[in-house]
Amino acid sequence: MALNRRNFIFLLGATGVVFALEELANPISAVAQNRPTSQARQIYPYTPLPYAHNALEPYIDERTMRFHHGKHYAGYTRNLNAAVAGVSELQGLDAEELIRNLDRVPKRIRRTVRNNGGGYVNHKMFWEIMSPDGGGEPRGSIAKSIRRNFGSFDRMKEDFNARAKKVFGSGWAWLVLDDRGKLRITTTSNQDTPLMEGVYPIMGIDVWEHAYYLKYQNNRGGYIENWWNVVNWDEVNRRYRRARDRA
Ligand code: MN3
Repeated sequence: MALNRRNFIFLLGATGVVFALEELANPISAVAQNRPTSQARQIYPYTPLPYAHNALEPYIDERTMRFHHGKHYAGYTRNLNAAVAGVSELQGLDAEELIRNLDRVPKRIRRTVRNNGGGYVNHKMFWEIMSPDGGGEPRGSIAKSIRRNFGSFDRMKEDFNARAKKVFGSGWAWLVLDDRGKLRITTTSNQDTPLMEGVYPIMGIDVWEHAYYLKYQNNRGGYIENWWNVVNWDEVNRRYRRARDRA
């Protein structure tokens, strides 16, 4: 009997293995279909991209977005949900509260929650502060605040880009609002977030290689420069207002 693909899959019988095989054969289609994973319980939901995977072309390519959203973000979401499932002392905390209160997280899952909860909130923000209609000069109250704190948008951008380029290894660069109402530029390693330091991330760029390597290879600077073309200033303004209201 010829062992064609159909027989082979029938013989295997396990959907998990079939998924793995199909993925090997065609990684993009498997990601594109965004199959539900075996998430225990979706306390922290996996949110769809607010635009098409190719909507940020040419600055961020479709293939990167499919892997980044469909694999990396999905992984953080799955691991976070699995870690907190059934941990009663964490019930009712939203993801930001969870990550701001790591001392309340049981020690045995604290590292997992830090990495994957950080990854979860960071990426959720990242998708939202980008848009195919983004770019250009900032508007609204964030524009005024940037001028007040940095002198000009160009000065802020220069600073931000320099810090983002210098992140060693994997991490993020941020524009945050500190507890005295000042805008500052900071960086974090891995999936740590400024929320852990009690300051609010207004906007941030993912400089993990998975965010740019397929298109830009080692040219992180090129990716950072181009990223400004997709910054969603409306959402950045919303986050800025939220941060001010919290203070
Ligand atoms: Mn990422």
